[in-house]
Amino acid sequence: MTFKVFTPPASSSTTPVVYYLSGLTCDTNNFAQKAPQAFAAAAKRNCAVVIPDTSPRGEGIEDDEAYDLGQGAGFYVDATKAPWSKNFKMYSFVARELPKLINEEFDFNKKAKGIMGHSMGGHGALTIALKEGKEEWASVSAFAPILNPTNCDWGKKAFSNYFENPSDGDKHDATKLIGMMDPLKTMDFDILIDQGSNDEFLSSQLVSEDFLKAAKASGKRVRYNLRDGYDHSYNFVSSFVESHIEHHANLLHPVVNLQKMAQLEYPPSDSVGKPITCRAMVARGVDDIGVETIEVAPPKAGEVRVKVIANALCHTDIYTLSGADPEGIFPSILGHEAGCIVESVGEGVTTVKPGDHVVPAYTPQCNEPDCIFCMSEKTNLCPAIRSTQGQGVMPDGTTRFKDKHGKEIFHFMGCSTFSEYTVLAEISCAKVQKDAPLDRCCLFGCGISTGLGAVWNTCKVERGATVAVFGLGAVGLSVIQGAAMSGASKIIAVDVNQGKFEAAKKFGATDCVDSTNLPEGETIVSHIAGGLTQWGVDYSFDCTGITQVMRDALECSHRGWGQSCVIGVAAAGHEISTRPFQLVTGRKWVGTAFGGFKSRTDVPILVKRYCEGDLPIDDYVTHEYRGVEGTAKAIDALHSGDCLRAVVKY
Ligand code: NAD
Ligand code: AHE
Ligand code: ZN
Repeated sequence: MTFKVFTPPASSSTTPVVYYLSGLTCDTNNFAQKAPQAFAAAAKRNCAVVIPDTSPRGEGIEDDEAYDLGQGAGFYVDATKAPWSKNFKMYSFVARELPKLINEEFDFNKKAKGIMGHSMGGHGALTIALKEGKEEWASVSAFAPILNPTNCDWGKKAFSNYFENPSDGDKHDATKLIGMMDPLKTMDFDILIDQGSNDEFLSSQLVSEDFLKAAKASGKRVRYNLRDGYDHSYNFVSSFVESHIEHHANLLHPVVNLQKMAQLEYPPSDSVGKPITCRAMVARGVDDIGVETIEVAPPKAGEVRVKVIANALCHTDIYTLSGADPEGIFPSILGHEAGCIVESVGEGVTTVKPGDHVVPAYTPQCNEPDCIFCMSEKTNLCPAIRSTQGQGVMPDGTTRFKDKHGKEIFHFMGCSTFSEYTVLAEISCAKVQKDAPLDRCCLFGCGISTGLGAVWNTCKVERGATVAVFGLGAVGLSVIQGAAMSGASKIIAVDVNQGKFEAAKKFGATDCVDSTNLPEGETIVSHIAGGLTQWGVDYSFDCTGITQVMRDALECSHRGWGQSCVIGVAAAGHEISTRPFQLVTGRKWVGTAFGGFKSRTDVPILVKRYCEGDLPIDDYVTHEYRGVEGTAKAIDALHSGDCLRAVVKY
């Protein structure tokens, strides 16, 4: 095999690499000679370009008289049928052997690579990227690609010659591959495709409509340009190749930046061992909150002082500020959904160090062998520091916050993240990977983990189950997302605010019900149990904190086996009730704290899944603000009814 490499003038070990796959009848020269604009563009954006040949060539290599089979037209597959099976292994060559060789021989970035191609090479680029995933190929684009080869003459001829088993062609068909992708579970590629309106092969060989339909159905983003008047020639490629290089550079350089961030060492703080003066949003009393300058003491033994980078607002913060929480103490610093960087650690701390990225966990995990809760698979409720946490103090009974008069300010939920700096117990620190954005990691500190975990851990919703979700804030929507990912067949979303229904559908709700606007004579219970389902839903979830809603949720669950999960936090003095007959007839009432996730073990896994594109959560962030004072705006946003999560970056 031969290949050509373009090395940009500014090349270094961070330079990303774009692979270009040629089409039928081409070799390594065509692109290099006929689309040289690619190299000027690649030089400008500091990208290397690798151009492999379309097939193995030379003495002893099989060939065919036809232009569309054999040397020059290998298709990017591994042939399994003789005589081609001996040498034609283009898939493995491009997907694995060549990148390995390039990594060994050239000092480019070893991870940031993209792939593009023309015609048969466009087919190769798309199928290799879709099969290998975004982790391997972070960017993909194609000129006039053969999109549905099992459905066109070139593809049918090639696949019937190259494959022993004809159905293997399906595994190399971009339309079939993208159609099989799960909208919620698989990587979200940003695919760029250009085709020419005068391309003589457009309708016979390239077949784009089905691909675009399949991509839409599986929620994958395709930027598709039908270029007026262009045909299948290299003139078409050279006319648009600069925009393709731009597309790759725009996606590959952020990958490089993330790698750099991951390697960054946090500079040693000169405040180690000393108090830090910073700003915090202090709750002085019911609905009385304002920015103050405070002093944060150094961490004591077993404690960690962190710089808060981003904080998302949860309903529970507002609930405590409203005075409804029996454990609410003032003055205090609220906030418990955050992404932080460790500034310094107290004596004996071994599991995190300065510079580590952590998500504070209001449900800690001490992991001590004698903690029967941590050692049990059945719960995440480690009680090690629960009682001091509820009293607004650190485990030694004192606080680390002082106001400008030297008066103490209480902690909240062991987190207090409405502050530029805070102190956490070591056992409340979930360490997450450094290349994960902290303004997204924060969401895993409470609401979203809780909703997902309620479905996956507490109720273990199974494929095909029916589900009802009451309350469509971030918690309710993450229940819907988790249920959809578990394959629930029916997901009924209930709210009093119809404005939430669009998001609910996007996350996977199949039915939306406004409980204030039911058909004449119906209650929400009769509407769900007897109307939308015959006997009620297999699982229901309260995500409102309203005790009447909790009762409705239980009573609309299935006779004989329905389970209803309380997630919402009810105000002081409120109690739940139902007729015992509801339980006698087989319904179960359960509840969840932090979705049953063991915080220090599971939060890093959720963050990793997010980074790998397996758990999309960006859509929860509907509002973003800057600075501690932004917390007041975030509170207003959450009250407004059109906010899921407002993230404040300090
Ligand atoms: P949110 O305020 O964003 O959402 C609540 C939703 O409930 C809103 O869309 C609202 O319109 C809707 N609602 C209000 N009254 C309703 C009714 N009668 N019927 C149906 N829907 C109604 O809140 P969130 O941040 O999503 O939190 C939801 C609840 O979960 C809160 O009570 C919060 O304190 C609690 N929570 C519990 C845990 C836990 O570990 N158990 C974790 C996080 C949050
Ligand atoms: N302080 C309240 C109870 C609050 C409550 O139930 N909190 C939830 C988390 S809400 C997160 O937004 C929880 O997990 N509780 C378990 C725990 O140990 O606090 C009251 O009623 O006293
Ligand atoms: Zn919360």
